[in-house]
Amino acid sequence: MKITKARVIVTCPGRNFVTLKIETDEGVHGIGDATLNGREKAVVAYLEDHVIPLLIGRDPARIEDIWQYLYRGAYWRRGPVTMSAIAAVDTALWDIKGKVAGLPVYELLGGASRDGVMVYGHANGNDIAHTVDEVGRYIEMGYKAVRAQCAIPGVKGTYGVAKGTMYYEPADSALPEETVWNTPAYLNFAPELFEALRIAHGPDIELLHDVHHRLTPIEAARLGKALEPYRLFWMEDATPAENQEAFKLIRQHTVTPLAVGEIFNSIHDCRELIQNQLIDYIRTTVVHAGGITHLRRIADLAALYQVRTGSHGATDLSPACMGAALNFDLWVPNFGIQEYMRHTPETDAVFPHAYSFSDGFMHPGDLPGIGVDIDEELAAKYEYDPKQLPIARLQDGTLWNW
Ligand code: KDG
Ligand code: MG
Repeated sequence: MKITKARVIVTCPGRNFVTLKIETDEGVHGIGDATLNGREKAVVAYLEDHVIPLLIGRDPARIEDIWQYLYRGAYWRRGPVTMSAIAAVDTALWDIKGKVAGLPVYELLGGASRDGVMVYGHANGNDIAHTVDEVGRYIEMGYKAVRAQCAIPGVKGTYGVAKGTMYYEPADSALPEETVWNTPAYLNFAPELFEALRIAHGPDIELLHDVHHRLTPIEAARLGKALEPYRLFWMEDATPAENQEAFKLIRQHTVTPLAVGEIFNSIHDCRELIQNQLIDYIRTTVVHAGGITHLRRIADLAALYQVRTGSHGATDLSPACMGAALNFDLWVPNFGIQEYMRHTPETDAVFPHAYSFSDGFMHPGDLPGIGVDIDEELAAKYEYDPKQLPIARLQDGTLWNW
């Protein structure tokens, strides 16, 4: 079998998605997500100008060799653009391999390690009472785990608070929206929120929270300690993690479990965090960390240190990523949880998929491959709409981490 053609499809059914479709001389095709929120066109150009010409004529069965060829062969390694492009190729090749074998990808990886994949949803509100209600709504939908984010009184544009209720989308203007960040207000407020959530919803529901890189290590340590009575499933991205050692300080002070890694692209970005047991959950995902092939390497390293997976699954990761991630999650022995932010009905229609949600758990379905396809005719109706993620400034104007 040979790769005869590969194309990048850009569509915007409510938000932008970049998809790579690889076709073969035997009529089998595969797809992979290549979406990098706010920087979509960089990956499109990388794929079209530098990767697709290298794929034509290759045997799609040789996934590992093609991965190594694109990673080592480029000379320039790692980074979100390169690794998202490699991920798209990798995912499409696993999709093809599954279709050729007549098996879902989880069967190729070694078979199911569990019956379903526990997912967490996103509840958010304009104040504590609203957030308490929203978490309740997710519990009613069947979720066993819910991420809770709440507007901080007096702070404009708090991270994670949706403009609508179901489909939170932060990249919503052509130029970055400017938000304000106030660490002291947040540190005082966050424990109050989780106290109210535990009082209202009891001890059993798993609660998660995303700090979204806003704190310094010592502030993160303080927050982790203050949240201990409310037993979070995890505190995510408490401080930026370019300096992996920074997490030592947080770890010394709190037993609140820590999750990091949605912006990481390679095993090297998280090696120290994992080997020094500075985190509990690694959030790297298929699309931004080199595909199933590389994610498996990260998960295997993590398994040695009892670090579990908790892959990123916001709406900017397309259903093609979700399908691949769910196949991965069903297999991976050291699975922790999977983020699941629902896509809009328009997006679901563009990407017909076999995966399903029931009572807090998801299953990838049993279609051969990743179990997701793209309806190209429908995709063509939604033109690319340039959008960027917001930025954050402190109250004195200092640029901060969004
Ligand atoms: O594109 C950025 C989003 O995916 C990110 O802000 C969402 O932090 C996020 C999360 O945990 O889902
Ligand atoms: Mg996050």
